Amino acid sequence: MKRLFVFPAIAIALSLAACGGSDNKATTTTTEESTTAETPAAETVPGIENVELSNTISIESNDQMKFDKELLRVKAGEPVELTLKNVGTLPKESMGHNLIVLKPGVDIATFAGEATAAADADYVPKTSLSSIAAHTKLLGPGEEDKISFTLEKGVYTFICSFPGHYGVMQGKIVAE
Ligand SMILES: [Cu+2]
Repeated sequence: MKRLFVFPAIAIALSLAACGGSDNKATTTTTEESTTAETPAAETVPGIENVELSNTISIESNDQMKFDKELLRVKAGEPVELTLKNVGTLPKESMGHNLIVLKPGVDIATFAGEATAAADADYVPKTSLSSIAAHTKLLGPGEEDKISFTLEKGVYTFICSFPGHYGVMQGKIVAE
C-alpha cells in the first residue's frame, strides 16, 4: 500500500519542479504526513529495465550539450566507478561540463540556480554540498575525470551544473 501514497507525492514534486520559478512554499502539501517516510525504491523510472546493471560507468559529454547516457543502473552499497569524458572541442569557459549526482529529493532547479552563482568553485556550490552525492571536476575539451562513490538504494538525478545546461544535461541513476 505504501506505493500508492508515495507516487502522488513524487508527481506533485515533479509538477512543482516543472513550473519552476515560483517560490510558493504554501502549495498543496495536502495529503498525509506519512508521505515523508523513506521508501526510495517506490519511484519508477521508465525504461530502466532495458539498462544493464553495472557499477563501471563511462559517460561522454559533448559540444551539443548532451550526455551520451541518461539512464544508469547500479548495485547499491558497492562502489561505482564513473568516468566522464568531455569529447567536445569548445573552450571550457563556454562549454565546460561536469556531472553532479544529486541526493534524492533535491530540487534540481534550486540547486542549479545556486550552482550558476558558484563560478569560482567550478559550479559546485559550497552552500549546497549536502545536496550532492558525488561529482566530477568541470571538464574542458578532451578532458576526463574518474570518480568513485557508493549509493544507497534509491533514484538519483545527475546533472551538468554549467550554467544553462541542466535542462538538457540530466539523467537518472537507479541504485538497486
Ligand atoms: Cu554541461
